[in-house]
Amino acid sequence: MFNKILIANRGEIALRIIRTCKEMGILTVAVYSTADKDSLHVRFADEAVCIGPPSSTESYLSIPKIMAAVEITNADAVHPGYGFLAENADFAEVCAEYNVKFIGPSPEMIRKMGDKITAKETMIKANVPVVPGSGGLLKDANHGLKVAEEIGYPVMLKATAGGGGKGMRIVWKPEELEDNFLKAQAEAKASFSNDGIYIEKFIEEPRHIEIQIIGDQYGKVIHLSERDCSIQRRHQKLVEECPSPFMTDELRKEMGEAAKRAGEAINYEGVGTVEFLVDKYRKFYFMEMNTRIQVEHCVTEEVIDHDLIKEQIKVAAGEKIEGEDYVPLMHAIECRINAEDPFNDFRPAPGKIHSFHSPKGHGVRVDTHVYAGYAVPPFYDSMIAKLICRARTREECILKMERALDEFIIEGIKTTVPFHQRLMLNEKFKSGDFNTGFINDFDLEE
Ligand code: MV4
Repeated sequence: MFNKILIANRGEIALRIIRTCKEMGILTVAVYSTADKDSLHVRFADEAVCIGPPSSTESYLSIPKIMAAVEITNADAVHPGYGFLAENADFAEVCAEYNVKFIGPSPEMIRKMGDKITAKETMIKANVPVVPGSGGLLKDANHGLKVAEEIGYPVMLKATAGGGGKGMRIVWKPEELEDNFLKAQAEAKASFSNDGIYIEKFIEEPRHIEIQIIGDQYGKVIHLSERDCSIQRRHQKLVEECPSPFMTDELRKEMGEAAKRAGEAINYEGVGTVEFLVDKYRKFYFMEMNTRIQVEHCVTEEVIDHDLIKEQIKVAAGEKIEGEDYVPLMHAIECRINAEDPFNDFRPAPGKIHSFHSPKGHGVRVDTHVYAGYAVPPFYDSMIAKLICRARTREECILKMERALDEFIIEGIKTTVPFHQRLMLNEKFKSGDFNTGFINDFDLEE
């Protein structure tokens, strides 16, 4: 087992990782920018190293700064958390060169899943269903027209270096294809320095359902059931839950097996998530694979009653997976509490928190790095807390969430708490009748 882990991250996830390390008897090193000197991850780690100014590129995204902190503290592993360097293959490679364990998959695997066409080809080989499409880069707009003719409109143009919704365009008819192709290409080039575009059938009103997997260094992969992440706004998830209200035992089995084939095909090591689009007929298609621990991992922890960060560290240290596939025994819902104004287009609302009281009680979990007197810096992601509720049924879980949200007092800044309060009362949400388009039609003032 590792002696000392450096956590190359900030906020709630840095704190979350420190907690597990402490329970495992592993020493921790926090790194922080000057904007985060008062953050709890700095306070609770065994050691803390300042790695630069507020700007992420000069701190949490700086590989040289992180590696310098690794060297002076003599850490033998690095946990990247999510975001920042978590899916940066170059960083994983530098860690290997320094003989420091990157807690995550190999640089090759990160690269394979980072390039969306390569990922899709890998899935086809592993017999995982993918969305019908060109199956490779489009040579030009004419090539796109030909493929679109075959698969039928509407189609979607996507950047191979994209992901998470960046660089995507829907095309409804042939006349619109060339213009959209050129725009997608230009956007992809500007955003990713890679103008590769591919095309696929546009799946209308899909659900976003993902399967959590974990693989060990000996080729064993198990799945830990699904999370429904259909409640999103501009590709930012707002609510996640398990089980999905749309799930059936049969579909879970099929999607779980597909996710395991995906992991096995690449000898996946660590925790990972296979994201699927699920259409109204319950047909599912591979979308992307995330090679990191995700924000919403807590939902799975609550329903299967295991610490995923602990499992992640154990497999990174070379331990074998003991369990088998898990099916949910409870229902869990997570609400992301962001420092944003939901009545003003979710505009970021950083600033000082004057008073803070977090909900408590049976089945209520709050993961947060903030406290009364803490100032939310304007430089990073606006998520300040995750509220996770667990109960025996979805109905009870929603009622518990309503109760917990009512107890949440955050004064001094605007937050997404009022949004979630309204969502928990919404009939469509309560009946489980929603897809990724839900938020577009959701009116807070109603
Ligand atoms: C799609 C799609 C429909 N058809 N692909 C959005 C994020 C990126 N990972 C892929 N995304 C989508 N890809 C095809 N062929 C619809 C989306 C999509 C979406 C997916 C999941 C959750 C929310 C979404 C919101 C808009 C579009």
